[in-house]
Amino acid sequence: MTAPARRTLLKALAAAPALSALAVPQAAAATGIVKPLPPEYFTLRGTNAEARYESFADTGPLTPNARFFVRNHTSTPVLDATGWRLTVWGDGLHGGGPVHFTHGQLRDLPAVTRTALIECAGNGRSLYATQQGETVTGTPWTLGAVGAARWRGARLSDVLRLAGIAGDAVDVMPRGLDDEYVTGGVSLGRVRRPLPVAKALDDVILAYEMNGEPLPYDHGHPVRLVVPSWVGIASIKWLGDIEVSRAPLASPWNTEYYRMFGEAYPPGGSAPLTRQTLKSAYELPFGATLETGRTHRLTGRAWSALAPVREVDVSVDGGAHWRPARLLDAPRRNGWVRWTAPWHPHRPGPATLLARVTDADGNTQPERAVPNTQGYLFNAVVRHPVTLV
Ligand SMILES: Nc1nc2c(c(=O)[nH]1)N[C@H]1C(S)=C(S)[C@@H](COP(=O)(O)O)O[C@H]1N2
Ligand SMILES: [Mo]
Repeated sequence: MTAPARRTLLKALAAAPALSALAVPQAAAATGIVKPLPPEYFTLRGTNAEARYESFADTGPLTPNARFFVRNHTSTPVLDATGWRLTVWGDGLHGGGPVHFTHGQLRDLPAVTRTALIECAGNGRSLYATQQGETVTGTPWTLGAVGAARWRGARLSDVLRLAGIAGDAVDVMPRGLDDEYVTGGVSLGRVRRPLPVAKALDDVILAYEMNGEPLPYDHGHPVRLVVPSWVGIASIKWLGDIEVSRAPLASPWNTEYYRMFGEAYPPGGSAPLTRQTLKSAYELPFGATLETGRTHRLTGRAWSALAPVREVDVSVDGGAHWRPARLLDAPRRNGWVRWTAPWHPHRPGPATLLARVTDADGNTQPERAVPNTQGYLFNAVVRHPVTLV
Protein backbone atom coordinates (compact mmCIF):
# COMPACT_ATOMS: atom_id res chain seq x y z
CA MET A 1 0.00 0.00 0.00
CA THR A 2 1.37 3.47 -0.89
CA ALA A 3 1.80 6.04 1.84
CA PRO A 4 -1.07 8.34 0.68
CA ALA A 5 -3.43 5.39 0.25
CA ARG A 6 -2.56 4.22 3.71
CA ARG A 7 -3.18 7.70 5.13
CA THR A 8 -6.61 7.77 3.45
CA LEU A 9 -7.46 4.41 4.98
CA LEU A 10 -6.34 5.53 8.44
CA LYS A 11 -8.47 8.65 8.08
CA ALA A 12 -11.44 6.52 7.10
CA LEU A 13 -10.88 4.31 10.12
CA ALA A 14 -10.63 7.35 12.40
CA ALA A 15 -14.02 8.49 11.06
CA ALA A 16 -15.61 5.08 11.71
CA PRO A 17 -16.71 5.57 15.34
CA ALA A 18 -18.70 8.68 14.37
CA LEU A 19 -20.35 6.73 11.55
CA SER A 20 -21.29 3.80 13.78
CA ALA A 21 -22.74 6.19 16.38
CA LEU A 22 -24.96 7.60 13.63
CA ALA A 23 -25.95 4.14 12.51
CA VAL A 24 -27.67 3.27 15.80
CA PRO A 25 -30.86 5.38 15.51
CA GLN A 26 -31.15 4.38 11.84
CA ALA A 27 -31.04 0.70 12.72
CA ALA A 28 -33.64 1.28 15.44
CA ALA A 29 -35.95 3.07 12.97
CA ALA A 30 -35.78 0.04 10.64
CA THR A 31 -37.21 -2.21 13.36
CA GLY A 32 -40.57 -0.39 13.46
CA ILE A 33 -40.20 -0.08 17.24
CA VAL A 34 -40.92 3.34 18.77
CA LYS A 35 -38.84 3.43 21.96
CA PRO A 36 -35.06 3.99 21.94
CA LEU A 37 -33.09 0.73 21.79
CA PRO A 38 -29.64 1.54 23.21
CA PRO A 39 -27.15 -1.20 22.30
CA GLU A 40 -26.12 -1.67 25.93
CA TYR A 41 -29.67 -2.89 26.67
CA PHE A 42 -30.93 -4.42 23.41
CA THR A 43 -29.93 -6.69 20.54
CA LEU A 44 -31.95 -5.96 17.39
CA ARG A 45 -33.45 -8.97 15.63
CA GLY A 46 -35.45 -7.84 12.60
CA THR A 47 -38.72 -6.31 13.82
CA ASN A 48 -37.88 -7.42 17.38
CA ALA A 49 -35.60 -6.18 20.15
CA GLU A 50 -34.15 -8.68 22.60
CA ALA A 51 -33.17 -7.41 26.04
CA ARG A 52 -29.56 -8.16 27.00
CA TYR A 53 -30.17 -10.71 29.69
CA GLU A 54 -26.89 -9.90 31.49
CA SER A 55 -28.05 -6.27 31.81
CA PHE A 56 -30.89 -7.41 34.10
CA ALA A 57 -28.22 -7.51 36.82
CA ASP A 58 -28.94 -3.86 37.65
CA THR A 59 -32.75 -4.27 37.64
CA GLY A 60 -34.98 -5.40 40.48
CA PRO A 61 -37.80 -7.95 40.34
CA LEU A 62 -39.59 -5.79 37.72
CA THR A 63 -38.18 -4.99 34.28
CA PRO A 64 -38.35 -1.23 33.58
CA ASN A 65 -40.53 -0.41 30.56
CA ALA A 66 -37.56 1.14 28.74
CA ARG A 67 -35.68 -2.17 29.12
CA PHE A 68 -38.50 -4.62 28.26
CA PHE A 69 -38.02 -6.80 25.13
CA VAL A 70 -40.27 -6.16 22.13
CA ARG A 71 -41.64 -8.89 19.91
CA ASN A 72 -43.55 -7.49 16.92
CA HIS A 73 -44.77 -9.50 13.94
CA THR A 74 -44.85 -6.24 11.92
CA SER A 75 -44.35 -2.83 13.52
CA THR A 76 -45.67 -0.84 16.44
CA PRO A 77 -48.88 1.06 15.54
CA VAL A 78 -49.12 4.40 17.35
CA LEU A 79 -52.71 4.39 18.59
CA ASP A 80 -54.69 6.92 20.57
CA ALA A 81 -56.83 5.88 23.54
CA THR A 82 -59.47 8.49 22.69
CA GLY A 83 -60.85 6.95 19.52
CA TRP A 84 -60.14 3.38 20.61
CA ARG A 85 -62.96 0.84 20.91
CA LEU A 86 -62.93 -2.82 21.88
CA THR A 87 -65.48 -4.87 19.95
CA VAL A 88 -66.68 -8.15 21.46
CA TRP A 89 -68.65 -10.25 18.97
CA GLY A 90 -69.53 -13.75 17.86
CA ASP A 91 -72.07 -16.56 18.25
CA GLY A 92 -70.89 -17.12 21.84
CA LEU A 93 -72.74 -13.99 23.06
CA HIS A 94 -76.40 -14.42 23.99
CA GLY A 95 -77.34 -10.99 22.72
CA GLY A 96 -75.89 -11.93 19.34
CA GLY A 97 -74.82 -8.44 18.30
CA PRO A 98 -71.40 -6.92 18.88
CA VAL A 99 -70.76 -5.03 22.13
CA HIS A 100 -68.35 -2.07 22.21
CA PHE A 101 -66.24 -0.73 25.07
CA THR A 102 -64.49 2.64 25.05
CA HIS A 103 -61.25 3.21 26.95
CA GLY A 104 -63.20 5.19 29.56
CA GLN A 105 -65.70 2.35 30.04
CA LEU A 106 -62.85 -0.11 30.54
CA ARG A 107 -61.25 2.20 33.11
CA ASP A 108 -64.57 2.46 34.96
CA LEU A 109 -64.54 -1.30 35.62
CA PRO A 110 -62.87 -2.53 38.83
CA ALA A 111 -59.09 -2.39 38.27
CA VAL A 112 -56.79 -5.26 39.19
CA THR A 113 -53.02 -5.15 39.49
CA ARG A 114 -50.98 -8.23 38.82
CA THR A 115 -47.27 -8.99 38.46
CA ALA A 116 -46.58 -11.32 35.57
CA LEU A 117 -43.73 -12.31 33.32
CA ILE A 118 -44.19 -12.15 29.59
CA GLU A 119 -41.87 -14.61 27.89
CA CYS A 120 -41.82 -15.46 24.21
CA ALA A 121 -42.37 -19.16 23.44
CA GLY A 122 -39.08 -18.98 21.51
CA ASN A 123 -36.97 -17.51 24.34
CA GLY A 124 -33.69 -19.46 24.47
CA ARG A 125 -34.30 -20.80 20.94
CA SER A 126 -30.71 -20.24 19.72
CA LEU A 127 -29.49 -22.61 22.46
CA TYR A 128 -31.04 -25.53 20.55
CA ALA A 129 -28.30 -24.81 17.98
CA THR A 130 -25.40 -23.67 20.20
CA GLN A 131 -25.87 -26.27 22.94
CA GLN A 132 -27.54 -29.17 21.17
CA GLY A 133 -26.50 -28.80 17.51
CA GLU A 134 -30.14 -28.68 16.33
CA THR A 135 -31.41 -26.54 13.47
CA VAL A 136 -34.66 -24.76 14.29
CA THR A 137 -36.58 -21.93 12.57
CA GLY A 138 -37.57 -18.56 14.04
CA THR A 139 -36.01 -15.52 15.69
CA PRO A 140 -32.70 -16.69 17.23
CA TRP A 141 -33.31 -15.30 20.71
CA THR A 142 -30.75 -16.00 23.37
CA LEU A 143 -32.26 -15.52 26.86
CA GLY A 144 -33.62 -11.97 26.79
CA ALA A 145 -37.12 -12.48 25.32
CA VAL A 146 -38.60 -12.24 28.80
CA GLY A 147 -39.50 -9.50 31.26
CA ALA A 148 -41.56 -8.99 34.40
CA ALA A 149 -43.98 -6.13 34.93
CA ARG A 150 -46.80 -5.01 37.17
CA TRP A 151 -49.84 -4.79 34.94
CA ARG A 152 -53.01 -2.90 35.81
CA GLY A 153 -56.30 -3.16 34.00
CA ALA A 154 -59.77 -4.65 33.84
CA ARG A 155 -60.54 -8.34 34.21
CA LEU A 156 -61.29 -10.05 30.92
CA SER A 157 -63.97 -12.02 32.80
CA ASP A 158 -65.80 -8.76 33.68
CA VAL A 159 -65.74 -7.63 30.06
CA LEU A 160 -66.92 -11.00 28.74
CA ARG A 161 -69.76 -11.15 31.27
CA LEU A 162 -70.86 -7.60 30.46
CA ALA A 163 -70.81 -8.54 26.78
CA GLY A 164 -73.10 -11.48 27.58
CA ILE A 165 -70.90 -14.52 27.13
CA ALA A 166 -73.04 -17.66 26.82
CA GLY A 167 -72.61 -20.59 29.20
CA ASP A 168 -71.62 -22.87 26.34
CA ALA A 169 -68.98 -20.59 24.77
CA VAL A 170 -65.68 -22.52 24.47
CA ASP A 171 -63.14 -20.16 22.90
CA VAL A 172 -62.46 -16.46 22.62
CA MET A 173 -60.10 -14.99 20.03
CA PRO A 174 -58.48 -11.62 20.76
CA ARG A 175 -57.03 -9.83 17.73
CA GLY A 176 -54.52 -6.99 17.44
CA LEU A 177 -54.85 -3.72 15.50
CA ASP A 178 -51.32 -3.97 14.07
CA ASP A 179 -50.87 -4.64 10.33
CA GLU A 180 -51.59 -8.02 8.78
CA TYR A 181 -48.68 -10.40 9.07
CA VAL A 182 -47.32 -11.37 5.64
CA THR A 183 -44.92 -14.30 5.35
CA GLY A 184 -43.73 -15.99 2.16
CA GLY A 185 -45.92 -13.59 0.16
CA VAL A 186 -49.10 -14.73 1.95
CA SER A 187 -51.06 -12.64 4.45
CA LEU A 188 -52.07 -14.54 7.57
CA GLY A 189 -54.28 -11.64 8.62
CA ARG A 190 -53.96 -9.72 11.85
CA VAL A 191 -52.26 -11.37 14.86
CA ARG A 192 -54.86 -13.39 16.76
CA ARG A 193 -54.89 -16.58 18.75
CA PRO A 194 -57.75 -18.54 20.36
CA LEU A 195 -57.86 -18.70 24.13
CA PRO A 196 -60.04 -21.29 25.91
CA VAL A 197 -62.87 -19.73 27.91
CA ALA A 198 -61.63 -21.42 31.11
CA LYS A 199 -58.37 -19.42 30.97
CA ALA A 200 -60.08 -16.26 29.69
CA LEU A 201 -62.38 -16.22 32.75
CA ASP A 202 -59.56 -17.06 35.17
CA ASP A 203 -56.70 -14.55 35.56
CA VAL A 204 -56.46 -12.68 32.24
CA ILE A 205 -56.46 -8.88 32.29
CA LEU A 206 -56.97 -6.14 29.73
CA ALA A 207 -53.99 -4.04 30.75
CA TYR A 208 -53.77 -0.28 30.26
CA GLU A 209 -50.85 0.31 32.66
CA MET A 210 -47.39 -1.24 32.87
CA ASN A 211 -45.26 -0.62 35.94
CA GLY A 212 -47.41 2.35 36.96
CA GLU A 213 -47.19 4.10 33.57
CA PRO A 214 -49.68 4.17 30.70
CA LEU A 215 -49.02 1.12 28.54
CA PRO A 216 -46.18 2.13 26.14
CA TYR A 217 -46.80 2.09 22.37
CA ASP A 218 -44.50 -0.89 21.79
CA HIS A 219 -46.17 -2.99 24.47
CA GLY A 220 -49.72 -2.60 23.17
CA HIS A 221 -51.02 0.92 23.84
CA PRO A 222 -53.80 1.61 24.61
CA VAL A 223 -54.84 -1.91 25.75
CA ARG A 224 -53.25 -5.36 25.63
CA LEU A 225 -54.13 -8.74 27.01
CA VAL A 226 -51.93 -10.17 29.76
CA VAL A 227 -52.29 -13.93 30.03
CA PRO A 228 -50.21 -14.91 33.07
CA SER A 229 -47.96 -17.98 32.78
CA TRP A 230 -48.84 -18.63 29.13
CA VAL A 231 -46.52 -18.24 26.12
CA GLY A 232 -46.08 -14.57 25.11
CA ILE A 233 -48.17 -14.87 21.93
CA ALA A 234 -51.33 -15.27 24.07
CA SER A 235 -50.88 -11.72 25.39
CA ILE A 236 -52.24 -9.92 22.32
CA LYS A 237 -51.10 -6.29 22.07
CA TRP A 238 -53.09 -3.34 20.60
CA LEU A 239 -56.27 -5.25 21.26
CA GLY A 240 -59.08 -4.36 18.82
CA ASP A 241 -61.68 -7.09 19.03
CA ILE A 242 -62.50 -10.39 20.68
CA GLU A 243 -64.53 -13.09 19.00
CA VAL A 244 -66.52 -15.30 21.38
CA SER A 245 -67.46 -18.69 20.00
CA ARG A 246 -69.52 -21.77 20.83
CA ALA A 247 -67.20 -23.86 18.63
CA PRO A 248 -63.41 -24.18 18.87
CA LEU A 249 -61.58 -21.42 16.94
CA ALA A 250 -58.39 -21.62 14.91
CA SER A 251 -55.77 -19.21 13.57
CA PRO A 252 -52.26 -19.78 12.18
CA TRP A 253 -51.01 -18.90 15.67
CA ASN A 254 -52.47 -22.07 17.15
CA THR A 255 -52.21 -24.37 14.10
CA GLU A 256 -48.98 -23.67 12.13
CA TYR A 257 -47.18 -21.85 14.92
CA TYR A 258 -46.96 -22.29 18.68
CA ARG A 259 -47.30 -26.06 18.63
CA MET A 260 -44.49 -28.57 18.86
CA PHE A 261 -43.57 -30.34 15.62
CA GLY A 262 -40.78 -32.87 15.20
CA GLU A 263 -39.79 -36.45 15.84
CA ALA A 264 -40.93 -36.50 19.44
CA TYR A 265 -44.41 -35.24 18.52
CA PRO A 266 -47.47 -36.59 16.66
CA PRO A 267 -47.52 -35.94 12.85
CA GLY A 268 -50.04 -33.07 13.25
CA GLY A 269 -47.98 -31.56 16.02
CA SER A 270 -48.68 -31.24 19.74
CA ALA A 271 -51.72 -29.50 21.17
CA PRO A 272 -51.42 -25.68 20.95
CA LEU A 273 -48.91 -24.38 23.50
CA THR A 274 -50.36 -22.97 26.68
CA ARG A 275 -47.96 -22.52 29.61
CA GLN A 276 -44.38 -21.38 29.34
CA THR A 277 -41.69 -23.59 30.89
CA LEU A 278 -38.91 -23.01 33.45
CA LYS A 279 -35.45 -21.45 33.17
CA SER A 280 -32.50 -20.25 35.19
CA ALA A 281 -29.50 -18.26 33.94
CA TYR A 282 -26.54 -16.18 35.11
CA GLU A 283 -26.60 -12.43 34.57
CA LEU A 284 -23.22 -12.53 32.90
CA PRO A 285 -22.23 -12.20 29.23
CA PHE A 286 -21.47 -15.49 27.49
CA GLY A 287 -17.68 -15.83 27.37
CA ALA A 288 -17.16 -13.35 30.24
CA THR A 289 -13.64 -13.06 31.65
CA LEU A 290 -13.29 -13.41 35.42
CA GLU A 291 -10.20 -13.03 37.60
CA THR A 292 -8.88 -15.90 39.67
CA GLY A 293 -7.77 -15.36 43.26
CA ARG A 294 -10.78 -13.32 44.36
CA THR A 295 -14.40 -13.95 45.33
CA HIS A 296 -17.04 -13.16 42.73
CA ARG A 297 -20.67 -12.66 43.60
CA LEU A 298 -22.38 -14.55 40.78
CA THR A 299 -26.01 -13.54 40.23
CA GLY A 300 -28.87 -14.76 38.11
CA ARG A 301 -32.58 -15.28 38.02
CA ALA A 302 -34.86 -18.30 37.81
CA TRP A 303 -38.53 -18.72 36.95
CA SER A 304 -41.14 -21.34 36.27
CA ALA A 305 -44.56 -20.86 34.67
CA LEU A 306 -45.67 -24.12 36.28
CA ALA A 307 -45.24 -23.38 40.00
CA PRO A 308 -43.30 -21.05 42.32
CA VAL A 309 -39.52 -21.56 42.35
CA ARG A 310 -38.35 -23.84 45.16
CA GLU A 311 -34.60 -24.08 44.69
CA VAL A 312 -31.74 -23.07 42.42
CA ASP A 313 -28.54 -25.11 42.31
CA VAL A 314 -25.31 -23.96 40.71
CA SER A 315 -22.23 -25.70 39.38
CA VAL A 316 -18.98 -24.00 38.37
CA ASP A 317 -17.31 -27.15 37.02
CA GLY A 318 -19.62 -28.16 34.18
CA GLY A 319 -21.96 -30.16 36.40
CA ALA A 320 -19.58 -32.33 38.44
CA HIS A 321 -20.48 -30.60 41.73
CA TRP A 322 -23.62 -28.68 42.67
CA ARG A 323 -24.52 -26.40 45.58
CA PRO A 324 -27.61 -24.35 46.37
CA ALA A 325 -27.72 -20.66 45.43
CA ARG A 326 -29.20 -18.14 47.84
CA LEU A 327 -32.64 -16.89 46.76
CA LEU A 328 -33.06 -13.11 47.04
CA ASP A 329 -36.82 -12.86 46.42
CA ALA A 330 -39.78 -14.69 47.92
CA PRO A 331 -40.87 -17.22 45.27
CA ARG A 332 -44.27 -16.40 43.83
CA ARG A 333 -46.39 -17.77 41.03
CA ASN A 334 -45.82 -15.84 37.76
CA GLY A 335 -42.70 -14.11 39.04
CA TRP A 336 -38.99 -14.74 38.94
CA VAL A 337 -36.51 -15.05 41.73
CA ARG A 338 -33.11 -13.40 41.81
CA TRP A 339 -30.37 -15.59 43.23
CA THR A 340 -26.70 -15.32 44.12
CA ALA A 341 -23.76 -17.62 44.77
CA PRO A 342 -20.21 -16.69 45.75
CA TRP A 343 -17.33 -18.14 43.74
CA HIS A 344 -13.59 -18.00 44.40
CA PRO A 345 -11.90 -19.50 41.33
CA HIS A 346 -8.22 -20.53 41.50
CA ARG A 347 -7.16 -22.08 38.20
CA PRO A 348 -6.98 -19.98 34.98
CA GLY A 349 -8.57 -21.36 31.83
CA PRO A 350 -12.06 -22.05 30.48
CA ALA A 351 -14.93 -23.02 32.80
CA THR A 352 -18.61 -23.79 32.34
CA LEU A 353 -21.14 -22.38 34.80
CA LEU A 354 -24.52 -24.07 35.18
CA ALA A 355 -27.66 -23.20 37.11
CA ARG A 356 -30.71 -25.41 37.55
CA VAL A 357 -34.09 -24.40 38.91
CA THR A 358 -36.55 -26.75 40.60
CA ASP A 359 -40.09 -25.52 41.28
CA ALA A 360 -42.55 -26.34 44.05
CA ASP A 361 -44.18 -29.05 41.90
CA GLY A 362 -40.81 -30.77 41.45
CA ASN A 363 -40.34 -29.68 37.82
CA THR A 364 -36.66 -29.24 37.07
CA GLN A 365 -34.45 -28.47 34.07
CA PRO A 366 -33.20 -31.42 32.06
CA GLU A 367 -29.67 -31.59 30.61
CA ARG A 368 -31.09 -31.55 27.12
CA ALA A 369 -34.33 -30.05 25.79
CA VAL A 370 -36.44 -32.30 23.54
CA PRO A 371 -36.12 -30.54 20.16
CA ASN A 372 -39.03 -29.24 18.07
CA THR A 373 -38.72 -27.75 14.58
CA GLN A 374 -39.62 -24.20 15.64
CA GLY A 375 -37.43 -24.19 18.73
CA TYR A 376 -40.12 -23.45 21.32
CA LEU A 377 -39.96 -23.87 25.10
CA PHE A 378 -36.21 -24.37 25.58
CA ASN A 379 -35.96 -25.67 29.13
CA ALA A 380 -32.52 -27.30 29.42
CA VAL A 381 -29.83 -26.24 31.88
CA VAL A 382 -27.92 -23.38 30.19
CA ARG A 383 -24.19 -24.06 29.73
CA HIS A 384 -22.54 -20.72 30.36
CA PRO A 385 -18.91 -20.48 29.18
CA VAL A 386 -16.48 -18.16 30.99
CA THR A 387 -12.71 -17.65 30.88
CA LEU A 388 -10.66 -17.41 34.06
CA VAL A 389 -7.50 -15.30 33.96
N1 LIG B 1 -51.03 -7.69 18.21
C1 LIG B 1 -49.91 -8.34 18.51
N2 LIG B 1 -49.80 -8.92 19.72
C2 LIG B 1 -48.68 -9.59 20.06
C3 LIG B 1 -47.61 -9.75 19.13
C4 LIG B 1 -47.73 -9.10 17.87
O1 LIG B 1 -46.84 -9.11 17.02
N3 LIG B 1 -48.91 -8.42 17.59
N4 LIG B 1 -46.52 -10.51 19.49
C5 LIG B 1 -46.76 -11.52 20.53
C6 LIG B 1 -45.58 -12.20 20.99
S1 LIG B 1 -45.00 -13.46 19.99
C7 LIG B 1 -45.00 -11.93 22.21
S2 LIG B 1 -43.71 -12.85 22.78
C8 LIG B 1 -45.49 -10.82 23.06
C9 LIG B 1 -44.36 -9.84 23.34
O2 LIG B 1 -44.78 -8.78 24.14
P1 LIG B 1 -43.87 -7.48 24.29
O3 LIG B 1 -43.47 -7.01 22.92
O4 LIG B 1 -44.67 -6.49 25.07
O5 LIG B 1 -42.62 -7.89 25.07
O6 LIG B 1 -46.56 -10.12 22.45
C10 LIG B 1 -47.48 -10.91 21.73
N5 LIG B 1 -48.60 -10.11 21.31
MO1 LIG C 1 -43.40 -14.61 21.16
